[in-house]
Amino acid sequence: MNITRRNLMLGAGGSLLTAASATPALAQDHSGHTMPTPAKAPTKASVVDASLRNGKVRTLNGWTMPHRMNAGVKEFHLVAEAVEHEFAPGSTATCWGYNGSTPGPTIEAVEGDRVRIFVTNKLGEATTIHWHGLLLPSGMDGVGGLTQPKIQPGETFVYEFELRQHGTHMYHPHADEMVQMALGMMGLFIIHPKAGETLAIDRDYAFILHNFALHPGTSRPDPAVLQDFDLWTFNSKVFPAIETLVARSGERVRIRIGNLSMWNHPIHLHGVQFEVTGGDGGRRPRAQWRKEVTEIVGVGQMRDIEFTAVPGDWAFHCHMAHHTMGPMGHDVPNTLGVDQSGIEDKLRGMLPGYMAMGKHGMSEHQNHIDSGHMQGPPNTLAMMVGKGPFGNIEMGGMFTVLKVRDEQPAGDYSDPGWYEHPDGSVARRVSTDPDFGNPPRRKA
Ligand SMILES: [Cu+2]
Repeated sequence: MNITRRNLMLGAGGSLLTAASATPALAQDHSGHTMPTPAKAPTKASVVDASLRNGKVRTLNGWTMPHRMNAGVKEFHLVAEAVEHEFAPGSTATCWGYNGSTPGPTIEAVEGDRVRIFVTNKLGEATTIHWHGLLLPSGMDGVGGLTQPKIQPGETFVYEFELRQHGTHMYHPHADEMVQMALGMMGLFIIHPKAGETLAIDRDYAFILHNFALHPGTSRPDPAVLQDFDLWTFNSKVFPAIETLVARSGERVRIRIGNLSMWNHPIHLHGVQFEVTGGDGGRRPRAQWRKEVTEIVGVGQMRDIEFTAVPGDWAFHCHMAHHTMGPMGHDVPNTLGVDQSGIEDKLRGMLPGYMAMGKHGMSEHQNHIDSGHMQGPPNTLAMMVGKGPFGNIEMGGMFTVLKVRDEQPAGDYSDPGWYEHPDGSVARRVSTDPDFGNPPRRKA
């Protein structure tokens, strides 16, 4: 490979990163390739518009990292740093992420590309990046202490390798992982097949499942929690702040799902039998596609699902019921069936504003929150929120809606509003008498 000064100039697509003016030094990589190692990594941060999406893939609530071409190599620059993040209106926290967001920007490239990724550490402790699922030289694998020295605060490292596969993959730190991942450090790494898709995709969505222990009233995720998380997120957002997925009837839709949380998540889509078409090994041969309505995405796994869109408003969520809800005390006593009359007045003497709830279920929580007479701690989301066309949706975590419309223009991701059901196609009330009808019932 011939390296000249001229072909190290910025390619046409290079706009985000500010080029270092220094003459690049030449170095040998592990495979014996001569590669340019800029004496200085691009350092000036460019601020991009928050609405930037810029990829083939639609990262829910996220964005794709612009790259620059440098002598045929795709260059990216990740910055590990603290970010002020909003999980949903009413809940913000100081998280850690990359380039101003959690998750960090999605890296998109094509099978066969050579990529060079600069990583600058603006945290107060050392970090690394592991390219999860990628086939690469051992020294590029990003495991702190094992395959490389850690990237100390203020330092920039460079990773460089060739993409020898396609599929949905991820990146995350492999240094003080328990803390760095618990605070939101992660991102998607999507490699498109060189030969194109065997079946064309009209809409290509992607997100990472995660969890945060943002205890009520606090503003920094607690890294010590292993299971009882407060916020269960798609791309670090909770319902109703998770973007709606939109499609036109008949379009082929893919949803790429990665899991960097501490639980497995049975991801469930209403309205269709989707096909599981890919995993960590990329898109599978068609004979291996299988129809499901729920697919478990295990910790550390990737799954791609595809389907042909049918009109309607379809719930899309994790099937672990607690994961679709917002923050809750996991140690609350069970008040189901408990007659609390008389108790409320007594407790109010000690705890002004105390409200007895839960005898008939938890549904009343949302009414109390919505009517404004029950206030939680500051910076804390309600457990169940969201208004649908027929009432409260009572969700708050890993839940969003797939909206499919006959008239949605191709490439238009704007929310079309609620579905207008054809006449006579909505479940309806036929009686208000609890003793209505004569249904067969089993006797004890
Ligand atoms: Cu779940």
